[in-house]
Amino acid sequence: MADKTWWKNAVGYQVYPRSFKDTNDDGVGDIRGIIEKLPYLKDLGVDFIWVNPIYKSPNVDNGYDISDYESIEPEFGTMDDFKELLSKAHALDIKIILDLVVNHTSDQHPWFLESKKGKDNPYRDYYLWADATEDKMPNDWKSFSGHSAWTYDKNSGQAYFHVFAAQQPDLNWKNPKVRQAIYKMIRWWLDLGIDGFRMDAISHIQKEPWDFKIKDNPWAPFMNVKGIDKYMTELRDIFNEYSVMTVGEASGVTSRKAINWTDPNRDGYINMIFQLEQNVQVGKPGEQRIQPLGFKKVLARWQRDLADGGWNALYVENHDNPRINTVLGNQTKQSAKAIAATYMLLRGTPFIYQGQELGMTNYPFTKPDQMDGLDMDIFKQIEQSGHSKEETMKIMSHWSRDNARTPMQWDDSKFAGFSDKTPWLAVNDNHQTINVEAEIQDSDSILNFYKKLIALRKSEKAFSDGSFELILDNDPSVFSYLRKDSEQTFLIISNLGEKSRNVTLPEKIVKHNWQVVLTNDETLQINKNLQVAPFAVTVFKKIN
Ligand code: TEU
Ligand code: CA
Repeated sequence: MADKTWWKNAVGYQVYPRSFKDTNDDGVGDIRGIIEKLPYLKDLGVDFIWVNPIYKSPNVDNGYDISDYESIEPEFGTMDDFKELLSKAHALDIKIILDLVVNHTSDQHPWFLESKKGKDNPYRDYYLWADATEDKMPNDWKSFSGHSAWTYDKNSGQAYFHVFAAQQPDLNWKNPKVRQAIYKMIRWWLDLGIDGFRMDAISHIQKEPWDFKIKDNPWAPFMNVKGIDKYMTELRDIFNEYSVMTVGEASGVTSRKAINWTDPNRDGYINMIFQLEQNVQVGKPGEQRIQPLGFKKVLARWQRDLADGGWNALYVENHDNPRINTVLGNQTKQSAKAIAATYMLLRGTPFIYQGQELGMTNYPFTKPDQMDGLDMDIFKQIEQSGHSKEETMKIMSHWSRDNARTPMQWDDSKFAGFSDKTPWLAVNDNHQTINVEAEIQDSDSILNFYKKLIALRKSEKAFSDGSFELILDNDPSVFSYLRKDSEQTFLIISNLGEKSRNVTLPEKIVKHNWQVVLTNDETLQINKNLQVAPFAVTVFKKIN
């Protein structure tokens, strides 16, 4: 029997296929590119890869608008390519998890094309339709883009509902036929041998009745709404038949509620959650930095609230957020390393987003048309909220999700070794110094630090399931904590700020002897009073 909780001591790596590696020089990354780079990922030390959507898609939202769940988007390759990826990864002991996008489909999915044909079509109630007129939608709910969550269909005098773009109509989960079709698709992939799913926008699948009155949060009517437990339980029962991991993108599931979602002893639905609070509440557009104290408080609260049986997914970057070494760090080696050791040694399963291990930074966007379609929508919203064109550009350039989507930097050649042709999104000029080839050579590189960190994380049980205790709770930038199991105790001291900090350590720490196991600042030693340099991090092990 395979170990069902293999993910507890695993380190994951997120591949955004479009920007990872292009093997046929069309400027778009592909599945063969992931196959080619498996040895790189093995050498880094990762145990599983989460691959962003590779399914057939009109690509309005870079693959999050799926028109066929069981075939591969030709830009990315073929089903044979995928099977080869799966078997070659498995041969290297690397697992593969895929994105599961079932809150919505593409408006080009055959179900929706049928559904749109008219009220009598057998697929009509695969989606959410309600009576409307051109100027009066069924209610005034807004989608995440800020526009109406409804799109009118003249033909039938009804509108359909979507929490994302109009080209991403929401599925009707109340319809058992929809659920059966989705469950069949899920089994199809699991039977093919994949190792789990990252469940996209999963907390939105249940909606309030259309006459629900919104108070403050415009998205409350589709954030972890009552009744979702029925669907999540059905999903859980399928996953439980396999040895797979599940990580839900579940905004609206608070840290308090997350234990019921993730603790098997509380009949949890999934293994872990990507909370989004660390991004949205700690750095607002217009503020140019993520505040270290806010960041620390969110992460520490999730650590505490899930301590008693729940589990966290740990991350600092993904394909929807800017580069952490720009918005929290100061674009140096030092800050990239400090951030890495700080989040990766928390309790949970750490994920690394492609390029993060190199310290890749935001792209210096200067014109709106350098950014991708859906992001432009947000651009308009920021402008409409009263900012000048220049300010809007500054905010967007800083927070745009395209910052994370520029091509992976493999070497210092023209297109960074990603492709020989002009890539779909520009390569950052700093690939001349920030790239895999250069960082392999440099023993002090961010990449080599990540390798040591991953090895350390996996070598000690205390890091996976040990307890978490925050110390120096209120220091504005020092993030310091203990990880402890029956055998070992580790202490992490990290300064996520740009100013040096003077801190006083509690007696219960000072009275012991500590040995440095990983650091980016050789001068740091345990003393009652100590000075922690900007972006210094040290991991200590208690020796007596
Ligand atoms: O993102 C979804 C997402 O961030 C929302 O579900 C979130 O809950 C909301 O903005 C509230 O803060 C995922 C993908 O990661 C993204 O790339 C897709 O564009 C999106 O879903 C639609 O599928
Ligand atoms: Ca390609």
